[in-house]
Amino acid sequence: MIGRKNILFLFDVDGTLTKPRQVISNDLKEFLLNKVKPRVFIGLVSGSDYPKIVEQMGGEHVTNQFDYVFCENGVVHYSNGELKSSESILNFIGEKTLQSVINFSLGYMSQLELPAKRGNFIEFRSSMINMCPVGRSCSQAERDEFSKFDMEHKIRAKFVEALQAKFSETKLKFALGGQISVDVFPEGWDKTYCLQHVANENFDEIHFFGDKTMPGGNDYEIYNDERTISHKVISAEDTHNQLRQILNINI
Ligand code: M1P
Repeated sequence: MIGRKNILFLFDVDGTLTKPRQVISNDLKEFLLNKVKPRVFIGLVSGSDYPKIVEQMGGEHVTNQFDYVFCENGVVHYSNGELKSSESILNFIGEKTLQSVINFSLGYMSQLELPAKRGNFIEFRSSMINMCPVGRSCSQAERDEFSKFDMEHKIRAKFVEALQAKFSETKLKFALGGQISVDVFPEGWDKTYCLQHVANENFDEIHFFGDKTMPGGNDYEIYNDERTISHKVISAEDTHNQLRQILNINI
């Protein structure tokens, strides 16, 4: 791939390359690999963990297809098909704080009346805890229903406020995840975390594409970071169109 510009394009996944928790379209994937990758370096940065990224991007070869795959905001980091580094939230905050966050959240979520509640309300990942009032084992229809309800009743925003108030003394950050959840992680372990892994590559430009760019959204920090040139998108189709324009590709 000689002749690629010394530029990195970093993509959020949910809402940017795929619909939330859905698989990328063949069209967009082929475009990224056959049209974008020959021109610039490409990477993914998602709040999701490795299994979800693999599922949504069509298989484990994603770590070879993309130059960089930053799972859990880059706290779990793959490049050239290899796992390069990972950190643990448990080591960072310790068992005591971890349990008080989990206990408080279970208590808070137990008081909520929602259109539906299913299972897997708390998912423990290497670098973050994902809190999900409807439960991650909900169906797609229940996910959509919760998302609509949340837009109207601000369930997650209020949950984030309660967590912030309760744990203001800790070094934890609380952010709206994708569509149905809240991500909890140490301060600084937002998506800007991944930028340290490419600092030595001296890219001339790092472009970031994301949809949750508003305050409280999980793209906010990297979108506003001075190291990135940022592009707000509203869907995978929008990302595809913006890429065609930026790279001057007429198909
Ligand atoms: O967009 C990334 C988010 O994807 C999922 O969010 P949700 O299930 O709420 O749509 C989660 O994996 C979340 O942690 C992640 O930030």
